[in-house]
Amino acid sequence: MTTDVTSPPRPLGRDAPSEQAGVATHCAYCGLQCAMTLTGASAADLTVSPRRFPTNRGGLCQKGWTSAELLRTPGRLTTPLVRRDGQLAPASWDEALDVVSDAIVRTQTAYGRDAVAVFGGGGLTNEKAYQLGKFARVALRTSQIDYNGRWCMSSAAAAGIRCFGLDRGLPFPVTDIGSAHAVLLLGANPAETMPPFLTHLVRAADAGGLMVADPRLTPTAAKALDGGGLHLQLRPGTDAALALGMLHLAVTEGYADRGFIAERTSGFDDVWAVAAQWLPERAERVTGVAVTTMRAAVSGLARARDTERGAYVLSARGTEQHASGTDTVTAFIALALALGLPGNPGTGFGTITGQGNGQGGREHGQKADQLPGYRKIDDPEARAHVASVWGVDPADLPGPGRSAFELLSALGTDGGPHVLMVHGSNPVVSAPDARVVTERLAALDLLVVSDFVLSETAAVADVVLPVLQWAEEEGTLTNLEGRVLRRRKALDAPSECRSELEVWSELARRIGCSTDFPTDPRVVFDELRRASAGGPADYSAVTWERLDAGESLHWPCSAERPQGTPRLFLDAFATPDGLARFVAVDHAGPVEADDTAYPLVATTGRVLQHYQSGAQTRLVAELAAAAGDMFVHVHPDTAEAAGLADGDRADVVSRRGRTRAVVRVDDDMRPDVVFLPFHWGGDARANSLTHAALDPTSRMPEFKACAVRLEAVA
Ligand SMILES: Nc1nc2c(c(=O)[nH]1)N[C@H]1C(S)=C(S)[C@@H](COP(=O)(O)OP(=O)(O)OC[C@H]3O[C@@H](n4cnc5c(=O)[nH]c(N)nc54)[C@H](O)[C@@H]3O)O[C@H]1N2
Ligand SMILES: Nc1nc2c(c(=O)[nH]1)N[C@H]1C(S)=C(S)[C@@H](COP(=O)(O)OP(=O)(O)OC[C@H]3O[C@@H](n4cnc5c(=O)[nH]c(N)nc54)[C@H](O)[C@@H]3O)O[C@H]1N2
Ligand code: SF4
Ligand SMILES: [Mo]
Repeated sequence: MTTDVTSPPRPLGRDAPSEQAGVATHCAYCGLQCAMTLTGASAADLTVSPRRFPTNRGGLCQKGWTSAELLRTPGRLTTPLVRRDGQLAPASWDEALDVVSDAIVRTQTAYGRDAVAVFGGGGLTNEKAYQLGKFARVALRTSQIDYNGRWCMSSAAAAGIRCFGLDRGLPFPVTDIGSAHAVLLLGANPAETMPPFLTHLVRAADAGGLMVADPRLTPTAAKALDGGGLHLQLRPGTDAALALGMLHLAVTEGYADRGFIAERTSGFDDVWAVAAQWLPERAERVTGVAVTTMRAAVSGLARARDTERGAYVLSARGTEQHASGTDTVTAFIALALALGLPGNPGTGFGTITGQGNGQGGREHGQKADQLPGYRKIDDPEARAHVASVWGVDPADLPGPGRSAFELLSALGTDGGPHVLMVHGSNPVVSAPDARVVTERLAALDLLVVSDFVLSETAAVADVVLPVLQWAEEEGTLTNLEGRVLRRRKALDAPSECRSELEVWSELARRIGCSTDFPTDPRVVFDELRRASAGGPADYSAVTWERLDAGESLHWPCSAERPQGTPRLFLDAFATPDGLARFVAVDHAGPVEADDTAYPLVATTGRVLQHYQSGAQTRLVAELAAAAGDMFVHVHPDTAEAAGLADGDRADVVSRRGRTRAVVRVDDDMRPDVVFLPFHWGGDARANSLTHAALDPTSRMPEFKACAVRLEAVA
């Protein structure tokens, strides 16, 4: 048994640990945070069974089913490693932490506080994400902290804040989507990236109302077509043109909700000034999506809205991971607003958060410009509040630092950081223009990686700290719907592994910081509650006791809203005037033009079996076998033109590097596009090709479009 996505709905909403023997927890991987029960006393005999929960309705994907393999992989790090004579060699914790603390003190004395940097991850629990931000600002007193969520949710977040005044990926429970008859998915492939999510799309698919905008005919798009829905097979990076063309049609064909626009939004006229120029024929020329298809998509959404059958627009990384990602999401929000979808029951706009704690991880201070509770680090009131919780002088808190790629590309330069601590990311594989990032990592005086497996980034570190994973520790995560969940401990870690909370506490002490860094996650969470109180992401009334009793708590959850907020914006948007904002944006398109030397657009993404940089899932034999090797999807004519056939090995070459892959000829590809997954390193690293043109607002790199050619490999 592998993928179970068709379990019938059961009574939902409880997350209490009691109903079965074993430990009730949530999956090790993505933001859907499917519920599971772990049974067994040791890693060797631990088994996974799915558990009833609204997001997964009793289903798990193949990664979830096999997640216990991570706990018993021979690839597990079981002792600290320190580089000596060029080799990573086992060391004691004392030795390893001494190397790190000595380097921190030495480097900050020589170059200043910002010479030590921190890179976090959206897989860290809330407690760790919070504590990492505090460790950076209070112990290291560095401004140089950012995290991999910058490459994930930043454009969606920036657009949400811009238009709604708040960023919670789904401002409604995922189950609301389940009753909708029309769902427009933008650059999202949940059939592979969140298989149990499909249970929430069954009704729309059956009604012929599932619509998927993706350059590829993905399993998700195929599902839409099977039910009589739509596949909008656009050229990569043309989503904003699609949004503006659809907005044009919504208005000219009379689908705009004039009452909603007048009462609940501002700025429509400015947006219309741009959208009026986007005649649908022009949008068709740019995107490759037929006017009839755009018209059918707009009328499908409007019809479902008018008959109260539910209509949602949901975006994911295909639309967002561009140097114009924020504007693109902004344009689709404008479409959704024109149709009157956000802020009403049964309809809405949302973005699908990717990482396990991709939502909570972007709220509590890992971001360069942020303090806990989704506060801004340059806001004097926010600084005063958080400094009082931390027991420090607000003037001692650093200001904003560099964003992820800007941070990594400054490493080892004059004025850039010389020591980097990585917690929960594998940038050697997953960073844009990864060759440059790898060179910068090599230029550091000290690279410290905390992980439980020897990722490609850990392999080039000077110090590797073996930390706890997933089922070995307690904590909370916040899933894609802003619901806070309990992650529970099911077994003891190998004896030499330590919690990151202990690592930060010990390092703070060693570098002479007088602030206490608690190591009990429950104590850390209580502090997080206080630090978040009054901020946009307010967790102050969430307690572990309430979560353990099975209450479902979506933030904001405070004294004013003790039951939490499953649905945001029903009364007002989170802007100062309560109105959602139409923001005028135009189509920009991919930064890198194709030409005769690089005539194809490469886009990148995911396969079902592998998670992210693959550091974890490549160690799970069943997943590695099922996923096969690095491949490139190519249209048959395009393959032929390059002298390639199905199964051949090819080099995909961009202006920055090359990636070796097996050719998979696919009739359903656009001839001008190739697709590569990014789950492998070395020669098979997709990010040797990508480039780091950054979105001006979110600082998101352009993972989803670069110019390439194919070369046959002898
Ligand atoms: N199996 C698996 N599941 C995962 C993950 C994983 O690594 N593996 N990671 C998790 C995380 S962190 C994330 S962020 C989510 C990501 O979840 P998704 O966003 O669903 O995943 P991607 O494959 O990155 O991109 C989705 C689709 O965008 C399409 N696309 C590419 N370029 C464009 C474009 O220019 N426009 C449009 N409209 N579409 C385009 C791709 O063809 C792809 O099918 O998945 C989560 N779940
Ligand atoms: N070309 C291309 N590149 C992409 C993307 C794309 O679509 N295309 N997507 C981007 C996106 S959306 C994302 S989210 C990133 C993700 O890419 P990465 O940031 O590399 O994420 P992971 O592979 O999940 O890396 C997590 C590492 O942290 C470890 N880890 C997991 N949990 C913990 C923990 O609690 N503590 C510590 N210390 N370590 C832990 C894992 O073992 C693994 O080695 O990739 C981005 N890169
Ligand atoms: S969909 Fe995500 S949370 Fe659910 S089992 Fe798969 S990886 Fe885990
Ligand atoms: Mo992500």
